[in-house]
Amino acid sequence: MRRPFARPWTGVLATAAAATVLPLASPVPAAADSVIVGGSPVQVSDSPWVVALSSRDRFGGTRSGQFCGGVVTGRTTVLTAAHCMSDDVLGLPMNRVKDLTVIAGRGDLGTSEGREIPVREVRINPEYDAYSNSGDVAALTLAEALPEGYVLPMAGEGDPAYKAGTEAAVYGWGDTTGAGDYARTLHAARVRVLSDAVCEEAYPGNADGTYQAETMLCAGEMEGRRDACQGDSGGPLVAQGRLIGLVSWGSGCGRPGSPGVYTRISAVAKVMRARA
Ligand code: 4AZ
Repeated sequence: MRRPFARPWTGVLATAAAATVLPLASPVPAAADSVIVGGSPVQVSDSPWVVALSSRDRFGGTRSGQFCGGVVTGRTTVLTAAHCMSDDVLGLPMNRVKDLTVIAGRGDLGTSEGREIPVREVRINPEYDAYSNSGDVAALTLAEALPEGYVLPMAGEGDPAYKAGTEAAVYGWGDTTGAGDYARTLHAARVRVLSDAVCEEAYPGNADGTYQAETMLCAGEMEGRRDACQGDSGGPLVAQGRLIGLVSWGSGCGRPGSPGVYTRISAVAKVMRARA
């Protein structure tokens, strides 16, 4: 399921990437991306750094306009997947989505709990490659600051949490079955960090995509089942209390031999921070 990445950045997005900063004229919309398969509901109060990206204009109001996940890495900074800001996901160039917001503290998208904060600026990783999906990260600047307690630390280069076999958890409101059953409440699934050798074997460079160890990691279970899915994109993969990845791509959801692929945070943190 590489649909979100099938098309290279065009027009406004390419310009935005070149400039590295794209001020949004006003709040914007939300789209649909990945979800959690084989997980279980969790309380957002236990994981306040998980946020929903929303645009009711683009995705309707039923699920608060949720279309992707994100993670709070600074009081006014949310990281998400760069592909969440693509025309393919939004259906419009992102600067034309006028009601883009981040929803924090709302586990149940059918309620109005928590806060909706307008996104003031979107910065796409200048090293993001839409074709390979390498460096799939964007930084959103919020119009209002969240409390310090919402911030999740990022893993750095050489962090032991990247060791194969490490237990991690992935969070989101995405598809819970792989058949378009988007969750109303926040879900999480336990997965294991897999070795680069296993990830390369799963995605050697066929129609499903190519695993690139420098900018990606993969996680799941050999027998499949627990995984991120459509609508979970941009959401956090957390291990040992640190952010190690963002939901990026994969072949289907929860399939044996096709683990989920994540943006390797340690590889992109520097460039995203440097431009903060
Ligand atoms: C998606 O389409 C997607 N199983 C996200 C994650 C995964 C597959 C697809 C990983 O957004």
